[in-house]
Amino acid sequence: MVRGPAGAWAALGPLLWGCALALALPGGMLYPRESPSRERKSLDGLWSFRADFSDNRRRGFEEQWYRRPLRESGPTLDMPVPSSFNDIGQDWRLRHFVGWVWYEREVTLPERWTQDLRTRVVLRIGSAHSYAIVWVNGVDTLEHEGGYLPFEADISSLVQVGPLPVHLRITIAINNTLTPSTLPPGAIRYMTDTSKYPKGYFVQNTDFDFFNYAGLQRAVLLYTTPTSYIDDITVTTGVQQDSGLVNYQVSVKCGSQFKLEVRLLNAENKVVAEGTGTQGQLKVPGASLWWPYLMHERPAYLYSLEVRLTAPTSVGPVSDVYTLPVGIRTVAVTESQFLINGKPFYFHGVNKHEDADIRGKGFDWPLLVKDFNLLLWLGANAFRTSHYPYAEEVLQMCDRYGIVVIDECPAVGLVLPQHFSNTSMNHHMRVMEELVRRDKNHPAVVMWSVANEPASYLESAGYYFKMVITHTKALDPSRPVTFVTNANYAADKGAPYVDVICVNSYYSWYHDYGHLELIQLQLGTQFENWYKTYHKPIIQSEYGAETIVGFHQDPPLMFSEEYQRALLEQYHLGLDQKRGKYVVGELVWNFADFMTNQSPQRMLGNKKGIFTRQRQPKTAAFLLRERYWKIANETRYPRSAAKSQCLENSPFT
Ligand code: BDP
Repeated sequence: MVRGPAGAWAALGPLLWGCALALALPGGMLYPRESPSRERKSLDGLWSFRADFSDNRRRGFEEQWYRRPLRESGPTLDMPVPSSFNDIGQDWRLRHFVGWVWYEREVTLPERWTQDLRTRVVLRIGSAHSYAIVWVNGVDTLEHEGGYLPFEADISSLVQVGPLPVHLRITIAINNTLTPSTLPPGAIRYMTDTSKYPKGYFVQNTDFDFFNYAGLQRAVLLYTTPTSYIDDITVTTGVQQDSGLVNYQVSVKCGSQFKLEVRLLNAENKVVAEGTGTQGQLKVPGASLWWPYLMHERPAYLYSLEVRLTAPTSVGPVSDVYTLPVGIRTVAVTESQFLINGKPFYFHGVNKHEDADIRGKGFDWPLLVKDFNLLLWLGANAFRTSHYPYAEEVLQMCDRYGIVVIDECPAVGLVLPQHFSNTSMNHHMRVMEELVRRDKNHPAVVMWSVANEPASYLESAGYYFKMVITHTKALDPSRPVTFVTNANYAADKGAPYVDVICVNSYYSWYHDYGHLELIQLQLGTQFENWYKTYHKPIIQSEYGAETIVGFHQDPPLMFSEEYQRALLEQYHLGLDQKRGKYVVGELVWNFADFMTNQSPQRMLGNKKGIFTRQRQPKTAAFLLRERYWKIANETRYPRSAAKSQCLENSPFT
């Protein structure tokens, strides 16, 4: 997060923008929860919106659109938040827009927020893809680089200005331009052949396979804390004989006089351990552990860590209360196993995207709950947040249902030597800092993935990944770190630094098209090569086939539902040869069809979903369901047949 001279900076170029310096992170990023001392005010709903279609995309800055209501600058649209802006309108120019878009919303604050000087008011933006500048009542308040993580600013001094009711005008300018040092990277290409392109014509090139949806795609809100407040909490957990251990560290923002009390409550709201001070260890005899879905008869057990700060201030004592869900569990990796609570864990799950009709990457509760119903129905116990951090509410659901997460940062499409520069590396490390800061307390998150399919065979990638992975381990020594590779095992310069080998392959799809009979041999060779070289557990982190729902061909032909099913079956036979030896997981590509850039290889997006974009099952979904439940019943601890934990009654259960 950096504050800076938006005007000067915006003058740098038509679309390009400066790279934020890698500064130490200034504070915590606790999820804004209500408590006796904290309130929330959602700013979701309709915002005024205007895309800056001027040639240099800088008219908004030149005319200072943030200084007065946006509607006075010209025509505005109604824009729902959260949502991507791309698929909302009927104007194709907006769908493909690259440059600055402007959002604005007015809000009136309750008096108790503006009159009580013991109250601190914070503006929090769940994400803004990809660079954002925020003004409150025309005052430059906040800037942030990176599209998938939250940022916030204390705006108390702007709202506590006198006895009158306070109306706020929040203006957010967002630029979706990607550069070689953003994550993901991209490049603007100006087309100079005037016989083919009009003057100044440009396109944004990217090397990743999903549509670059943009806008305010997650919740925007205001929340309060007291002026002396709990700024951050870090929890790690352990197990000692039959006791659970909860190590906590709390950072507070207040004077030197304060009292900090910590209580751990079980699911029945009974206090099971207590402590005082900013750090300590709570011991829970006979603790209920947090187990993944289907791995245990009582999965996803959550305690609540209630932290209470009391501090004197010049205007009287204040107390702040924050309650954090805590799952007690351990994660460990051996040469050939991934252990959760000391037991071998096998990832049987999916890769996802935040993607749906109309809303694009906009957060949506109905979609999220539907997706979880489908995961539970499928018997999936894990997913990877391919290829960027997902909304915090998604991870909260994972904690509650026991869905294990490989948490991936938005480093996808790092395919050119320039993507491994020092500037990129510094930014990458900063994104990992923001990601770990946000997600460190989720029991569901068991591993960090620092990238997807980088050109890790390049010489510069070795140093790059050594640095990024070492940095991530220093930020969080409690979790393994990986990146997802599709490089040749012998050439991969980053693999020596990972804890688990995550490998993607598309046999009989991108290679030897149509030759399903080769899959088992090629997959076996792949696994053996990686294992003999590194002696680390392996996850098949992607495999799959493009499938148009309703296309049928038997014997199977590419793009038919039968081909997807047959390809998956062949992969499963290959996986079963190594499962229980050193292959510790399989994540199909992809949970659902999703939107991509237009190209002759993509028919209204990527169709490798086992569900359609509207979340209806293809034939392969039933195959995977049978397999995942079978594996779950074989690997369950303690042994007993697993039952679906569907959130609702599904006709399929
Ligand atoms: C993999 C990428 C993923 C793509 C997939 C595909 O990691 O983002 O969508 O290929 O081509 O290589 O379907």
